[in-house]
Amino acid sequence: MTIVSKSFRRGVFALIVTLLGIFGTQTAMAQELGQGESQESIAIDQNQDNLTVQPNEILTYQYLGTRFIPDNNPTGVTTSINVPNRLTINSLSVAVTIFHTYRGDIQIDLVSPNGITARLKDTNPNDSADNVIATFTPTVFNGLTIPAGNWNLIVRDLSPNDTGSIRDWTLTLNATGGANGDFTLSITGANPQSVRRGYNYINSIKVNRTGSFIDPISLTYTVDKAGAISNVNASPNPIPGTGSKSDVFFYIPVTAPTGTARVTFIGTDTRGRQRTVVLTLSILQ
Ligand SMILES: [Ca+2]
Repeated sequence: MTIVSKSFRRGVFALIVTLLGIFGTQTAMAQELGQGESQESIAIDQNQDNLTVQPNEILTYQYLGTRFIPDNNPTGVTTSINVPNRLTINSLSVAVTIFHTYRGDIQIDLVSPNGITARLKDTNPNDSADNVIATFTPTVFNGLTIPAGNWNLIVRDLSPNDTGSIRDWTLTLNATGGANGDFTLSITGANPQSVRRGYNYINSIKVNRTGSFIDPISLTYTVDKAGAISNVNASPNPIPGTGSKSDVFFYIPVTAPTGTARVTFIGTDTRGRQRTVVLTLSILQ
């Protein structure tokens, strides 16, 4: 499956309909809803812009716990925050709370899981004020894809006498997630599924995630036989990063051609990667 441009899809794949998640609680699978049941109540959204990149996520992690900073010691103290996903960083910030009686002694580095270091603060013998309570916004990570793992904050006190401790720090990432995982789609209801004209049906699309993949997945579909299926809705859509499936509702028009029709469901993640699964319908009179 290749990614086609929006205009190409609009012009050629007229049967692609954005699936809207307007049904909240339906869980039955491959179930007949009854003849003539409120097909006009099922909204269809012809907006086909679902394949655009989702907004970036803001992810916040915090280290809590008092750790003494060894005085006049270049090793310093290292505290860690584990980020369980490989992420592409758009920007990040680090807020620190360090209690100290002469903050000019303090040097702070942030080290990413793949060893990239940003110096957040350097020593300053002329800065005799107390404490480092500040937010830093290093730019060295911006645009980089960083593997899952520990982000380390190294705090050093590089002059004698005055001492202090780190109390907490917060790492806030503006990032696009899930780059180290992948996904496939499967049908969890009947497949092939026998259907009759003039009825509403349900099936479900399951997302099978690998690695630490957490992207939301938007669903669309195509069908290989014109007029075979209509009023398609998926709930939820997009499938959120924490979700595993979407219930798909559809109607078989009274004018649908009998015989076999193949409905290809297309899942697209926030980076445009697409995976498909085919539901085969056997349309009866
Ligand atoms: Ca000191």
